[in-house]
Amino acid sequence: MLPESKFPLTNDGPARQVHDFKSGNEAAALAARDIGFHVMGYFPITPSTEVAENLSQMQADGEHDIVMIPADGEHGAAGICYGAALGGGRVLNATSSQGLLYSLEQLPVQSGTRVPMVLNVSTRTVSGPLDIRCDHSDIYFVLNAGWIILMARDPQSAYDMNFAAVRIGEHPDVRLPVIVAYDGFLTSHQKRRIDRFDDPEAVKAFLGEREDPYTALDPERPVTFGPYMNDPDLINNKVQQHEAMEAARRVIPEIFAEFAELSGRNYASVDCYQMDDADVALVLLNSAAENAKEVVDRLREQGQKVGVVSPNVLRPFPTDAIRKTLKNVRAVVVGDRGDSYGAEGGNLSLEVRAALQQDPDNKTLVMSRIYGLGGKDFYDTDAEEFFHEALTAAKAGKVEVPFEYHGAYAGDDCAGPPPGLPPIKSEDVSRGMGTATPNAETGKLEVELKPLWEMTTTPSRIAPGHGACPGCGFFPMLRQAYNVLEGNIVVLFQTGCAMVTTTGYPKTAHRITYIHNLFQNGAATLSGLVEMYHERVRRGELPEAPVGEDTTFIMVTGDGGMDIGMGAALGTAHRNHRMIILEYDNQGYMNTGSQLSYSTPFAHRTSTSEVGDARSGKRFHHKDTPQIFAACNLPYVFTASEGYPEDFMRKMTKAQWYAQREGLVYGKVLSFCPLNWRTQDDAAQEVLQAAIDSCFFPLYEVEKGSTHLTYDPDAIGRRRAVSEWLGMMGKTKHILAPEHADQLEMTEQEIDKRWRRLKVKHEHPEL
Ligand SMILES: Cc1ncc(C[n+]2csc(CCOP(=O)(O)OP(=O)(O)O)c2C)c(N)n1
Ligand code: SF4
Ligand SMILES: [Mg+2]
Repeated sequence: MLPESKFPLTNDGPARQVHDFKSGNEAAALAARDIGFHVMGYFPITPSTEVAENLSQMQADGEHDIVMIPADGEHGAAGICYGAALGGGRVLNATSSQGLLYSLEQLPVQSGTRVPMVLNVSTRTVSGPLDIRCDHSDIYFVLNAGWIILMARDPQSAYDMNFAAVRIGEHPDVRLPVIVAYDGFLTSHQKRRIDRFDDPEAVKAFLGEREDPYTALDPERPVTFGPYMNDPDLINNKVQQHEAMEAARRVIPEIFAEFAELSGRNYASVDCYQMDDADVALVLLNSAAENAKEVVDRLREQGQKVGVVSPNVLRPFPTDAIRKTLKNVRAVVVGDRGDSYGAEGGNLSLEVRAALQQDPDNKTLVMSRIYGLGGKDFYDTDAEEFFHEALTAAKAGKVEVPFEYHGAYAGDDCAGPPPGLPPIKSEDVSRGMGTATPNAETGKLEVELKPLWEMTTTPSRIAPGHGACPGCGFFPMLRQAYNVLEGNIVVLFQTGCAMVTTTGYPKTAHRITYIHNLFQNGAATLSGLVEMYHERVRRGELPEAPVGEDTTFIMVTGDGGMDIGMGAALGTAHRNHRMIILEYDNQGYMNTGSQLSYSTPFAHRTSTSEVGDARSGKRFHHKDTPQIFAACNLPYVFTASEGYPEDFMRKMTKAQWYAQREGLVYGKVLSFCPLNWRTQDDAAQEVLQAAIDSCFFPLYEVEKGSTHLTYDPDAIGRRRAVSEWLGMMGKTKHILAPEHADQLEMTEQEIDKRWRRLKVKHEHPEL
C-alpha cells in the first residue's frame, strides 16, 4: 500500500496516468513536455536526436513552449544550457557518444559551479572507428564530471527518471546537474508500454518551482559566477562538490519515494532481482540486466540460486547498497559495456570491486567481462554463459579468468579486404581536362576546359556503386570535381552522408587515400597532414614534385560540418594551409535524418524545424558561409552547383592551382538531396536551376579578394521568383500557403538583400 498522498488523487490512486506505447527517446521527449522545461540547447546525434525531433513536432503542434535552441555543435549546446541554467529556469539537453565527449569540457564547469539541469544521454559507442550503436563507453567518460547519473533501463524509466532528475538536481543540498542515461537503440528506439501522467496539477505539485539561491538575472543581487580561484581555495570548492554528491546519496531515495507516491513506480538506487538468497549474481547496467532477469527465472527453476544486480544510480555510486547486496554472494560477474583500457576491468567492475573491498569480511569472487561493444547484442545465452562462469567460480572457490572480453573473435589473417578496383594512379587521371593560366594583366586565372564528352573517359577516383539514395547530388558533384583535378590527391571526408555512403568496413569506394575524422575537427586534421607532407618533402623523406604536380589535399564536408567544424575550419583558413575545403550543401544534417543546419534556409521544414499549426519551419536565415570564408582573405573562394558542371569544373581547376601554390581554397556546392528536400529523384536539374535563377544560390567566386558573378540571371533575363523554387520541394510548399505569406516575404527580402550586396561587390573592383 502506498502512503497517503499529498498530491491530488484520481481513481483512488496516485496521479492520473494513461497507457502509451513509446520508445525511450519518445518517453524522454514526453517527459520534457510534461515537465515544461524553459530552454533546450541541443545538437543532433544518433541515437538521441529523436528527443529534439519529437519536441520539435510537439512544439509545431502547440503542445509545449520550450525554447529550443539548435546549437552549432555539442560544445555550443552545453554552453547554451549552462548559460540558460544560470538564468534560473529549467534546462534540458540530449546527446550521445561524440556529442557527449564534445561537451565534456563544459560538464565540470557546470557541476563545479553547482548549476542544475537535465541531460538525457542515449548511450552509444565513442569513435573511432565510428559506430552508431550502443555501449557505455560514452557515459563512462563522464563518471568524473561531477554530474549525478541516473540509469534508465527501459522507456518507462527514461520517462520517470527525468522527473526525478529535476527534483534531485535542484534540491538545495545538492544543486548539481543530472544525466539520465538509457541504452542507445535498445531503449532509445524500442517501443514499450509506458504509463505517463495525464495530471498536470499533480506533476506541477511534485516538481514545485525551481529555487536558485542566485541567478544571473537578478539585478538586485549581482553575482560573480565562476571567479578565478586558485590554491588554497579550490580544494574547498571540491569538498563542497563532494558533499553535494554525498547529500545526493540521501536525497535520491527521498525523491524516488516521493516519485513512487506520485506514480506508483518505485525505484531503488540499486535494482536487485532475486538477490535475497542468491549464491551468484551478475552486475549489469540497463537493458542487459533486463535480459538477464529472464535467465534468472529459468535457472531458478533448475534450482540455481542466481540473481541480478543493476544500479539505477551510477553517480553517486551506490557503494553501500552494492556491498550489502553482494555480502553473501559467492561469485559475481560484472559486465561492462566499455573498457577502462589497462585497468583490467571496466568502470563498473572496478567500482564494484572497490565497494566490496571496504568490507574486510567480504569473500565474493569478482570477474570482469567486457561485453556488448558497438551494439553487439547481449542475448539470454550470453547471460547464461556469465552465470555459468560465476557458478563455476563459486564451486571451485577461485576465479580462473578475472578479466576477459566476451564475444570477441579471432580475425582471419588470410581474409583481408575483398578485392576491389585497383588504386588510381596519378598518371591515369592527369589528362589536362582543365588548365589554369595566370593572366598577367588581371592577376587572375584563366581556365581552359576540354569538352565534356572527353571528360567522361577519365577514370574516376571513386568506384561505381554506393549506398546513397537514388538521385543523390553528391556523387555527380564529386565526379565533376575529380574530372579536372590532376595528380595525387588525398581526401579527408568529415562525417556525413558522403562519408557513410562511401565507406563501410571492410569496403571502401575510394581509390585514392581517404581519411575520416569527425566533423568538428576535419580541417585541423588535414592541415596537420598538409604540413607534414611539405616538411617531409623539405627533409628529403618524400620525393619533391615540381610546383603544380605535388599532392593536393581536399577536405570534403557537408554544410553541417561547417557548423560544428567552423572553428577548426576558420583556424585552418586563417593559417592559410595549402588545401581545399569543399562543402556539399544539401541544406541540412541529412545523414542523421534531416535536421536543420545553419545553412538550411529560413522557414524550410526539417525534422527539427517541423511544420504545424503553432510553428512552422526554421526560424533564422541561412548561413552565408562563402562570405565568412571570403572575409578570411583567402586566395580563392567560390560557389557552384552540380547543375552547372562547366562552371564548377572551371572553379575546381582554379581551386587546385591556388591550393598547390598560394593557400586555402573554400568552395560551397549546392547539392541535391531528393530524400529530404522531398522531391522526385530526378528533379535535380530543375530544382537547382530554380535555386540559382531565383538568386537564392548565386554562382560566384572571390578571387584574390575580388568578387565576380559567374552567372547573373538578371543580366540574361532568367531571374525567377523565389516562390517558383520553393514550390518545387515538399519541404517548402507550406511557405506558399496564404497563412505563411510573411515567411515568403521575409525569404524574398533576405535573398534580394544578399543578391544586391553581391552585385555591388561584383561591380566594384576592390570588393
Ligand atoms: C560530435 C558529433 N555530433 C554529432 C554527430 C552526428 N552527426 C553525424 S553526421 C551529422 C550531420 C552531418 O551533416 P552534414 O555535414 O551537412 O552532412 P550530410 O549528412 O548532410 O551529408 C551529424 C549531426 C557526430 N557524428 N559527432
Ligand atoms: S539523404 Fe540526401 S544527401 Fe544523403 S544520401 Fe540521401 S540524397 Fe544523398
Ligand atoms: Mg548536409
